[in-house]
Amino acid sequence: MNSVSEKIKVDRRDGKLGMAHFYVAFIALAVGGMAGLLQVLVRSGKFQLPAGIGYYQILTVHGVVLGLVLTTFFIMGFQIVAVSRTSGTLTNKQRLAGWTGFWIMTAGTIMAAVMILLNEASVLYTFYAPLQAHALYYLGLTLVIVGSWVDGSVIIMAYAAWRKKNPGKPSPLLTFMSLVNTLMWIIATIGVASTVLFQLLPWSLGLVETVDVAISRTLFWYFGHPLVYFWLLPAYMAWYVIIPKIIGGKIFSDSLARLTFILFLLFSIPVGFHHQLLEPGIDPAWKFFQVILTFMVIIPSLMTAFSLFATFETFGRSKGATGLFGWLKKLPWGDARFIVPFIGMLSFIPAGAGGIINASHQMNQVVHNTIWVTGHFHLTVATAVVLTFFGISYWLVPHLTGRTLTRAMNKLAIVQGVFWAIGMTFMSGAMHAAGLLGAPRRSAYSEYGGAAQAAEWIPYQIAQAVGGSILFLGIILMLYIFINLAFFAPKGEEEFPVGEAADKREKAPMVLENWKLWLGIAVLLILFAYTIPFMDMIQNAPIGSKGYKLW
Ligand code: HEM
Ligand SMILES: [Cu+2]
Repeated sequence: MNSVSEKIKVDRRDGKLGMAHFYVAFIALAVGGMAGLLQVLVRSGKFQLPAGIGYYQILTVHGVVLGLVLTTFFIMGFQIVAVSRTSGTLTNKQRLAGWTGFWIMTAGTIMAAVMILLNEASVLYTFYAPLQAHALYYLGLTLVIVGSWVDGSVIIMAYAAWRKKNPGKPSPLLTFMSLVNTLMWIIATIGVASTVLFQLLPWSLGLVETVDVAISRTLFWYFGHPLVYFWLLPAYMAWYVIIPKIIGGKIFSDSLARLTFILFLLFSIPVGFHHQLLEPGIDPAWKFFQVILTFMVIIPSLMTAFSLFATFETFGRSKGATGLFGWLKKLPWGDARFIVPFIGMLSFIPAGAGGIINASHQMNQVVHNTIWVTGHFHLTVATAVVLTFFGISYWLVPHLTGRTLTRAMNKLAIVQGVFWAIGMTFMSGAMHAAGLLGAPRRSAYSEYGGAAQAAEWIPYQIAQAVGGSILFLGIILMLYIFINLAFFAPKGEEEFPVGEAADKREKAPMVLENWKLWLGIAVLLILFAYTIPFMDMIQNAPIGSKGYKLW
């Protein structure tokens, strides 16, 4: 890449496809943010939901629209435009596939949303059996998944076309990364699609009486863990490739970035049991094995931290910084495109440490199903990932709409990031603390019959409400900036920053693009981690459970 690349614009037609995804994502943010606010208010004990609205209905809205809809739509839109930017404008066929995928996902989202609003599906975003939702809720979620496969096919097709045109060359880094995330997503979603199609749908339609709960949950978590890496990898794309360009530095190493992504592909999937450590019916030996694989993910995570800070330090020193930390001062602290994702990166430090606690079999018993867990993933997905997505939006939305991020909006965007940091420190901190004292997650306010232990949680629940309200203000700011960048900001050119490797001669080893090899290893690991426990579950299957509607 050279200075010409700075002028490369995403084709308007591809830009429209990307923006369509972003509109849905930001509508989801508005709806989900509102639900989040209501939750913290209810849990403070000072507020009750009006008009007979149930807590679980609100919580289902929040989990589904933020955890599933916002993330999937933003990621699909971002990856498609990133591929268009780095591998060239999509063909008409690819773009048509993109629109088809988008509309299938949107139809599914509307279907699921209507069912939640009608209070026919208050089963939370994990839809754990034996809770039973209306069949249309499951069908809607199926459509979201199928649509995402069609969307993913755009990336696979564009990658294949690029490789064909450029034999023997490593693919552009952002395209490579989008492809890895798409492949991981497709392998992972087979699990959740299987339980929904073959277990939950027939059961909710009354075609079968009972459901095998252990198998359903295992298929869910086969998907549920890679889901969190599907959220995270696009943030890593921005950290590895885009942030270096924004600060005016270089990518520390192109090959290392690719290797990191391959390691995530291998170690993200065969680890679902770390969410089922307290589940009966799974032999502890297999839980132990999957926990070991889980800990393997620490390696690419630390590789990422190393690369990023190497980029920052190298850049600072190239600007004449001296001393151990002098380079910190050289970073562009006034640029929202940098500082907002940077806050996200910082939050990933305590988030990662918390994750290691969650995945440890013994410590998991202390925090399992407490609100500690909620505190954990509001640092990972709701801060590290979401703030990076916001940071991307600040330049990507105007890039796609032919507008610019004004200085006033840049300032507001920084305020937004600061609100998020403060709000989340209170909310997530309180959640972690209350969780350690035993406060359950997924529960409205209760004094538990005046129990002394429950009284200990109340101060934290108040702090949680304060933090959550500040976060809500952050969401309002973000929505205001998004609407400005999409419709009102002055016309102009906003750069789509794509970094280049520090060493121009570096050519990534082609073995990293050998998909037969990597997918082969991924499948072997999955088979190894899951075959025997699955056989155990099927051979020792209980009679199964009828459906429950507890709301
Ligand atoms: C205004 C900002 C937010 C507030 C106040 C908030 C608040 C909350 C609270 C209090 C809970 C737990 C409720 C309970 O277990 O009883 C929760 C759960 C959750 N939140 Fe948030 N949150 C916010 C933003 C986000 C964002 C941006 C995301 C993701 C991108 C997110 C994803 C989730 C998920 C997936 C759950 C789990 C739902 C479940 O247990 O079924 N939240 N949130
Ligand atoms: Cu996990």
